[in-house]
Amino acid sequence: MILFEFKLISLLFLIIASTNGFEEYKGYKIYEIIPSSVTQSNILYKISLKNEEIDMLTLTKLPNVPARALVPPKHQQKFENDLISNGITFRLINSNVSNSIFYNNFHNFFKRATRQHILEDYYRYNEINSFLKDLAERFPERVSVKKVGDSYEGRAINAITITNGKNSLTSKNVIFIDAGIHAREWIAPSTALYIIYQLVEKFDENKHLLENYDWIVIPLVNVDGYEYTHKSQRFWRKTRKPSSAICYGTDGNRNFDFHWGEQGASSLPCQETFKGEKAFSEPETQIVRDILLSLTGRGKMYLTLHSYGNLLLYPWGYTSALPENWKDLDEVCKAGSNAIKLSTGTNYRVGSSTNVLYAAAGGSDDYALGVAKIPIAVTMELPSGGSGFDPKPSQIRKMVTEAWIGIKAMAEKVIEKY
Ligand code: 0X9
Ligand code: ZN
Repeated sequence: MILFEFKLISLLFLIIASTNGFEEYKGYKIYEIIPSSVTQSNILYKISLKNEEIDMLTLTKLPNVPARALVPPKHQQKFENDLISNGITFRLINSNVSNSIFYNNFHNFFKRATRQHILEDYYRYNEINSFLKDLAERFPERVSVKKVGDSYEGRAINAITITNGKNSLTSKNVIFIDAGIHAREWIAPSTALYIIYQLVEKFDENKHLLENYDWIVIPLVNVDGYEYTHKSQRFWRKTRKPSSAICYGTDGNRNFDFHWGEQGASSLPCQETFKGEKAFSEPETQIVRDILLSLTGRGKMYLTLHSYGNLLLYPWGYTSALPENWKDLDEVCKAGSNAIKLSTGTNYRVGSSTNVLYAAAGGSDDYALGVAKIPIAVTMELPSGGSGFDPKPSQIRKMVTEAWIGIKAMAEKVIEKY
């Protein structure tokens, strides 16, 4: 009886712990805004910049593509007035963000008890590490896992190298993939794990991708931020190093040293797009930098996984001008979007990130092309679900498997070209 009570209390404790974090968003609302022209998107962008409490969950320059904003209670009236006075259409898509977070956490907690698979669940940091370790143990000739550094809070950041087990590791070309630079974009690490699964467990189907190429994957870069989104604030984006006396975090994708701090990067430590106190101020971005630089010459493709927006973006992100090799970049991305369209009908738009989204300097993709000279550098914005960053676990399979079809097609194109 005592044992039963103890188990019941432990279960209740676990349930309560699993629903943590929803109070942070009490009274918050998510708006969907539909700018009808590039001018209206620019106005919306300016409204969000003027008010650092407004978190633009997604925003493109393309007219009629819905943007979303997470707005705290104090700022809702003013935000609505600003939109109305500029003639911008909007609707409320979530009027009780804390309730949905509570519900999602609760739901996920019970799901996890019965199902646990990369296609059915979002893995936590420890589970991701166990997944990698298990592969390295089972496939020692083709897989190696290495700690490539520590996060600010001291968590190990791991990279997995996948080969076909033949020839030396340093003579082949490389495809380098990372995910989770932005903490809240949970579908990105899930996609990285599925890529790893395909290359390792489904080796026979994919061995042509490993003939002349090795693949290196960091499935989770911003490990601290990711754990924080699971435990405290679901919409956390940045790293977790204090950035001022009152605010935490730097936007990893504004922290790379290529046109650092130019357009679309904030100097204010409390903003979501804070560029950092200097370029590469974050251990997490230093780790990605070091791998990119080590691959100069051998690295032919760098793919960084983000969400959301169904986009395949290429440099530049700091200017609307296009890189010299933009035709190659465009060709590779179009191979990806065509393959996805053909397999599931899902549309992925292709273009340079400044021209499709907005100028945002200091991104890892620009650094890969501009400094590490990796010719094909792509940001993949995976699809949205729920309020944007929280596709239901039941949606993971479709998003991730179709993403793999696109990634495989892009890799095949790169292998054919280089
Ligand atoms: O703004 C970003 O960092 C990326 N979008 S997200 O919604 N995932 O935050 C896009 C980055 C595109 N690349 C560069 N601007 N360099
Ligand atoms: Zn992102």
